[in-house]
Amino acid sequence: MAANGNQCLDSEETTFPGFATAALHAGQEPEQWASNSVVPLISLSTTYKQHAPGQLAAGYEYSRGGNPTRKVLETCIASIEGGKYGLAFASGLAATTAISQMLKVGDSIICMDDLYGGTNRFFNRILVNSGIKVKMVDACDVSCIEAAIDATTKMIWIETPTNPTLKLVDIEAVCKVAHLHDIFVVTDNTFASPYFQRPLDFGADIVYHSATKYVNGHSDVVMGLIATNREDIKDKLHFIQYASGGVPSPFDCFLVNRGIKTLHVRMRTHEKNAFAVARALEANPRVVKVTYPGLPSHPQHELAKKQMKGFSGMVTFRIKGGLVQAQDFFKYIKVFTLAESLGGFESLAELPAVMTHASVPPAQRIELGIDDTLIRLSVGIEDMEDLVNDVNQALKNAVPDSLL
Ligand code: P1T
Repeated sequence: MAANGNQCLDSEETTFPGFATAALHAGQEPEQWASNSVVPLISLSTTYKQHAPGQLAAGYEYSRGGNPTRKVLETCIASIEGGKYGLAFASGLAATTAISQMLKVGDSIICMDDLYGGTNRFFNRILVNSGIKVKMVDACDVSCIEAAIDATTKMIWIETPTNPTLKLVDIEAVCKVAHLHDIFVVTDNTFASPYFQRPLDFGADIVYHSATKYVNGHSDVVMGLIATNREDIKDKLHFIQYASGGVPSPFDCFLVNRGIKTLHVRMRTHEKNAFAVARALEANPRVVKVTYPGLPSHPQHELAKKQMKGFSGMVTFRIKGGLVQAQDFFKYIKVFTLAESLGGFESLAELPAVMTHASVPPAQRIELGIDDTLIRLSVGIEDMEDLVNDVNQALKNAVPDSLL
């Protein structure tokens, strides 16, 4: 078994070369600070003294347009995603908004039908009001994307693994089709993290993170991060970042940059624990179905092995019974906490149908399989045995023998 608990891949293939070194050092050269500080400084100044009007001393003018602490983080995320350029935004959705501002009236987008509920809400209730058409398709089947493309299509937005049903999208296949039509592809990499998946390597034009999740990893910052290799896209997004203003604070940049230092260590433990919880759930008679990309029972397990270096810490399952049993499960958990969000060091559990995906229209939710029995776990880095015991005891208390 490989060091990260992954039995399916051999150890040389379970990490990107130089990942940890980049996470610790990219963009953090001490010489950039007058004090040679090893830890990046939090630069709070909103403005910078100029040599003469319009003559900038170190490239900085006004902090919305650029800030030294933000620059460190933007350089680091680009490096660990295998990209040339990075950009930071005040939240994941602020980054979604900025990317969408590259489009204009009359354009259309194609997006995965299974998306984080807030992304779905943004596309269908805000973006559409700017005269941009949104088509939602099952992006797991590339032919559905191909069929939806027309002359107005400018952007394809995929999430893989998806939130919450953990479906996978073949990034390389989607990019091949998109690029034939000069369409750019955004891949939401939030669930995998850059440690386990690098969409730019498969041709994605933009890799996107709700950095609120694994990238920061400590559940204390809301932020969005983007990386790209395309200079034209970087230029447009940098202009939007400055002109629209959805930027994060220097303190939040400092915290996320600090969080990245342990990303590789955290992700290995998330994955090890998620494997253990997923296997325990599969063996539990009170569970109807478990979904985890690392399990051979995942319908796209082969694709997971092809494009991911590991399978991350998100697990979903269907509890036997109905809403009552699901609600009771949340009453009995002790180590897992009932809360939205994911990717922090702590284990969280939630009911997507009434929480993170409540804004998805009910008919669409049912079609996607987001019903009252679907429970989402963000498996944290506590002791593995405590997590396994916690889900088992909560299931025993929530689902009576009469339902077995
Ligand atoms: O919350 P924010 O940082 O704005 O990120 C939005 C977002 C984008 N993409 C994915 C895949 C996400 O999961 C999220 C946020 N998701 C939750 C809050 C959640 O509990 O699923």
